[in-house]
Amino acid sequence: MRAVIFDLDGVVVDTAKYHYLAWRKLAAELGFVFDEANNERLKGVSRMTSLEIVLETGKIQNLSMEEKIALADRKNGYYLDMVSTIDESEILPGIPAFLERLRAEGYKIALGSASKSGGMILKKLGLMPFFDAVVDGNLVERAKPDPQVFTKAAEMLGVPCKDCVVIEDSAAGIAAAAAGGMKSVGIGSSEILGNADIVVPDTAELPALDLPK
Ligand code: B16
Ligand code: MG
Repeated sequence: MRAVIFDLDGVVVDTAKYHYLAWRKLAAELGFVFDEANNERLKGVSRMTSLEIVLETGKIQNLSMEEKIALADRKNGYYLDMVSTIDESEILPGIPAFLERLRAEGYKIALGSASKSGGMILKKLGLMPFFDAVVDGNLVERAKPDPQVFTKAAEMLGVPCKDCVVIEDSAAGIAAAAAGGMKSVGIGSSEILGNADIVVPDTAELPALDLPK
């Protein structure tokens, strides 16, 4: 392996909880409860796809595209308010040590996040100097499970896809890595991430992990 591509939300930082709280607030305003069980389906998928899932759970139908865009913008406003004060104290366990190790071992490092706020959050966390390429939701047209976010990162790094390993917390992201011909490490439960080459329960295991070959 010559490159490691990191998902952001749920891998580098727990912004998944802020996405959830923002969707929950929007759902409450629309008159229904968006619960944590359904939240798993939002991980790694784009803002508009997330909205479709949230509206489906609330049985809200027949909205125009204009209305949907307004709702997605409203949720994003809540999310941006919540992450406006985010800092390095919210980086997930083991991530700084893992980044140091990868750098010392000569790996190229990239971000491959579906979030349009991915680059901005990486800056706020002070991690930008570790990353040789940053691909977020502003640079891709097709969302995970399409592999575009990862293949674009590999291209920017100049590393063949087969030599890249993706670190991901979502089923959509693990599927995207496989579709791009890359290896993957799943962070979370093997019931959800069973298609990854390796699954570990949390990021604290990454610094000592043997990466898939
Ligand atoms: P935004 P990741 C994803 O980020 C999140 O997991 C997902 O829940 C969110 O809907 C998506 O980013 C889009 O985010 O609304 O900020 O553009 O896990 O791919 O880093
Ligand atoms: Mg994620």
